[in-house]
Amino acid sequence: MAIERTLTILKPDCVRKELIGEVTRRIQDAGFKILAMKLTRLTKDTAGGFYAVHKERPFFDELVEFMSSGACVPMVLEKENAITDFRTLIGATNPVEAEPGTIRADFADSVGENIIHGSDSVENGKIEAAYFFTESEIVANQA
Ligand code: 3AN
Repeated sequence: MAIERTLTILKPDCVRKELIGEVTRRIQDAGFKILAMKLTRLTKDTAGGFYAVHKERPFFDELVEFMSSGACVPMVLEKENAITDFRTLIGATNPVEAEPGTIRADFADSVGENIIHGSDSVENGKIEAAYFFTESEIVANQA
């Protein structure tokens, strides 16, 4: 299996619930290496740009409102098979459908406020990482 990178965002509900440490612990315990991270707050414009693929969906305005409602913590993560393994770790988009023990099953309130984002492909992971971080902010070769 190939080493891959994924972009995650600890969403505003994760930050508000003071779960940054808990969720980051789970990410590291699952073997993901943090190559970049920061605390930031999205504007409606930057949140809308990030979720541009969902522009026509009925929940788009709600999603932009929520993602710009407080601080969030984007991170670039690296691991073998990172895309699939990360989505397994976080669980299904709707927390009521998420496997027990996943991050969303344990901490998320609803499909709209679901604690955490994970890229759905290597290609999108690259685009999403570039949305938050410059090349020099992504620290590879940490050994
Ligand atoms: P995922 O984040 O699991 O890849 P996507 O890409 O289908 O899920 O959806 C992106 C985000 O849009 C989700 N994380 C969630 O916050 C929001 N979302 C998806 N479906 C709904 C919905 N039916 N109602 C409200 N928000 C939704």
